[in-house]
Amino acid sequence: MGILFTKLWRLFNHQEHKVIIVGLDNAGKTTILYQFSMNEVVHTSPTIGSNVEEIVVNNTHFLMWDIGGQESLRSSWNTYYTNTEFVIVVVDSTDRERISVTKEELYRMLAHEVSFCVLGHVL
Ligand SMILES: Nc1nc2c(ncn2[C@@H]2O[C@H](COP(=O)(O)OP(=O)(O)OP(=O)(O)O)[C@@H](O)[C@H]2O)c(=O)[nH]1
Ligand SMILES: [Mg+2]
Repeated sequence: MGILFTKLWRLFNHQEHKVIIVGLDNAGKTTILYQFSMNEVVHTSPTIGSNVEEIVVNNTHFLMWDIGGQESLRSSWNTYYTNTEFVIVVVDSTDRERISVTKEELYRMLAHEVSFCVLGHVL
């Protein structure tokens, strides 16, 4: 058990972890990124490409990539998967009409070996 904890400690203490934040357009990804990094709500505009911020939590460095969610940009999400350890999927739970679209995108992402966290985001 001690060895396991030591390994986990090393893993989380000395490396930078790549995290990507995905979800449909207008889901609130960029808002969440800047809430994490600046601890404040900022005015956003639709993301074309991506935004990236480094966040440090208890000496653990996370490189957070917020990727544009417009339909034309979704096919490029998989180009961000290289070296990604965690995926945060942001869902606007009030956007009922597009829940099925989110589901399809989620299934596409599940084909990749990464850890997932799904955030329901209520506007
Ligand atoms: N009321 C409310 N509005 C929010 C919340 N989170 C985000 N918004 C608004 O929703 C809109 C879209 O937020 P973004 O964070 O830009 O959405 P996004 O997922 O980054 O969108 P794309 O960059 O197009 O993929 C903005 O006008 C935000 O101000 C929330 O918790 N409550
Ligand atoms: Mg955005």
